[in-house]
This record gives sequence, C-alpha cells and structure tokens, in this order.
Amino acid sequence: MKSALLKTLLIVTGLVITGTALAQGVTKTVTTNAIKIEDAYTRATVPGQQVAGGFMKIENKGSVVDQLLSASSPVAGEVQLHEMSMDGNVMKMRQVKDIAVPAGGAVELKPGGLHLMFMNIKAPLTAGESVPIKLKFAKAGEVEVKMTVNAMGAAAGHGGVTKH
Ligand SMILES: [Cu+2]
Repeated sequence: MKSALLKTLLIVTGLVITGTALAQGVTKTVTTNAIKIEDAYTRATVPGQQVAGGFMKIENKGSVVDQLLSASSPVAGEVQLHEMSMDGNVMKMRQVKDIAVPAGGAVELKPGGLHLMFMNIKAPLTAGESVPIKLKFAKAGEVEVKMTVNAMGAAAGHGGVTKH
C-alpha cells in the first residue's frame, strides 16, 4: 500500500493540477471534463486523533460510468475509500476497492454511508481551514479538491468510531 501510494504521488507530481485555487469558507466546486465535486468537507480533529471521515458529492456529467479509485492528501499518511452500513444495531465500516459514479448521475459520500477516510493524520485538522485532497478517477484522471474543515461533531457517525 505504501509503495502504491508513493507511486501515485510521483505520478501526480508530473501532472497539471486542474483544480483552481479556492477561497476558504465558501462552497467549493471543482469541475473537470465530466466530474464535478461539490460540498467537500471533513471535520476538525483533536490532538492524537488518527482518523477522520471525508465527505462530498461527486457528479458525473459524462456518458460513461466512472470510478473513484483512490485518494491522497498531504495531511494524512493514507486516504482510504470506506463504506459504512448498519449490521443490526452495529455500525460497521469497511474499505472498498472503488466507488462507482454513474453516467449522468451522482454519488454522495456522507456520514453513515460511503466516505473517504483520512488515516494516520499528521497534525490536528482545525475548523475553518481547508485540506487539499487528490482524487483519482478511472476515466477523469486526477482531480484536486479543497475540503473545508468543519467544527467537530457537526454530524453524528464518524467522530466516535475508532475501530478500523
Ligand atoms: Cu471510515
């Protein structure tokens, strides 16, 4: 996993970043040819907290299905793709290989469902700042987004989860 991540980072370095610099504190929208990212956010963390969820709406305006394959961010050792679901009364989380974005449709990464998971966070995420994240799609390629860091406990679901 580590070497795959490194490889991704190396590939990314050679590419032109398509996302524009965005001001903080506003709704962030990034559009490539087909993929549009809206309302990307994560949540503030406390010192020592290693994980945080990442959420956004991914729209696919293209005529073919696309897949989110991986994500990376300088603030975390690794960013995984996760799915959360209820198993009886127990909320369970598992890593998924990819997240499909239907042609002409959208997928929402949200608390309690599909989400990104920042792992091994290097320094606490502070409310109000924004965190760069690079998404890699099978067809659209690399998309860079800035995620707003919302205040802690803005929504239930992920904050209390420590088991991965
Ligand atoms: Cu997760």
